[in-house]
Amino acid sequence: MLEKKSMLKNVKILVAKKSNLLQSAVSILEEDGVVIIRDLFKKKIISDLDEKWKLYFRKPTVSGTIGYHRTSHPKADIPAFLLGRPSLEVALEKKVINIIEKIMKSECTLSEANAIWHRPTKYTYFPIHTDFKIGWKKSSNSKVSVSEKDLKKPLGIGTMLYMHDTSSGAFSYSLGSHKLKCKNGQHLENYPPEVRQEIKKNIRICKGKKGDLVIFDDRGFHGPDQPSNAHRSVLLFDYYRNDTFGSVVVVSHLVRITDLAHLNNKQLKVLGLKSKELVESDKYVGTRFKNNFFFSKITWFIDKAYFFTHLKSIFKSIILKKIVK
Ligand SMILES: O=C(O)CCC(=O)C(=O)O
Ligand SMILES: [Fe+2]
Repeated sequence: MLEKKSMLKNVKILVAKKSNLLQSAVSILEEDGVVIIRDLFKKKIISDLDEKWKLYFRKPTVSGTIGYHRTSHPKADIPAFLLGRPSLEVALEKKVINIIEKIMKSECTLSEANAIWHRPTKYTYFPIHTDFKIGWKKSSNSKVSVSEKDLKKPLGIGTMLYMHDTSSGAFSYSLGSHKLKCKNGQHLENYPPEVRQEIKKNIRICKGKKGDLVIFDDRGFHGPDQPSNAHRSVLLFDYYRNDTFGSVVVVSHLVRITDLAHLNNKQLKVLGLKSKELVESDKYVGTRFKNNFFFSKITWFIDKAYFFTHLKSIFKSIILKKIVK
């Protein structure tokens, strides 16, 4: 059961230069399921990310242009590492990997990495949930179906980097709810009313500053604070526990080869260098637009976009032939 004392608590914030950061973060994660780390990344990392962000989140990508993927009305994303080296520095920060592996008591693999933009909405489109349940499988490719015993360990840890001061729409977490170990599944409505009430009571909005990193246990109830009145830009990473899943990635990360030069062997391993892929790239959420009503129309136009230039070339060649004759 959830502990009553967590009712009055707030989300804990740790300053990165704290002497015993590793142990403090692990203890808080064990107790609350969530912690915010402040001042972990140099200002330059965040400002470089900002610059790339502006480039990628101006327009949707069309026929190879730089841009985002529209996946729903309120949401757009890109594979995080298209933002270049600073995004890898955030995902593979050694202190973060140490915290994750210490709490997991296992090596981990970065299973998902996305940069996501959320539009404010007056409705909830992503309700709070847990990421796992008994019998959970990411895809038919996964060898592992999560068991009650697997759920006793933190089998998935998420991290979220705030790209700006974030309040309305921020990541939210029900403190201590990871201790329920997803007993009744991923959805709140499947829990008995008194447990449901307790989970709701313990929800805290993780308000944070630009550059803050939220670390959370995927077994606890979490989701974006919605409805919200502010847009939100975040990098979202998920790490899986190797001793539970083996070394697996949801989809293989799209990286720019020149950005890998500074990574050590451990970081390359966490990035999934020798991992198995669970979902085919074409079935991943970022490719969802192919199912949209406008997809075939838009692709038709793109395909014909150079048609008039082509016609001009034909006419030119006919005229040229006539002149030469
Ligand atoms: O966007 C958020 O705040 C939560 C993300 C999340 O829950 C997930 O991707 O599983
Ligand atoms: Fe989630």
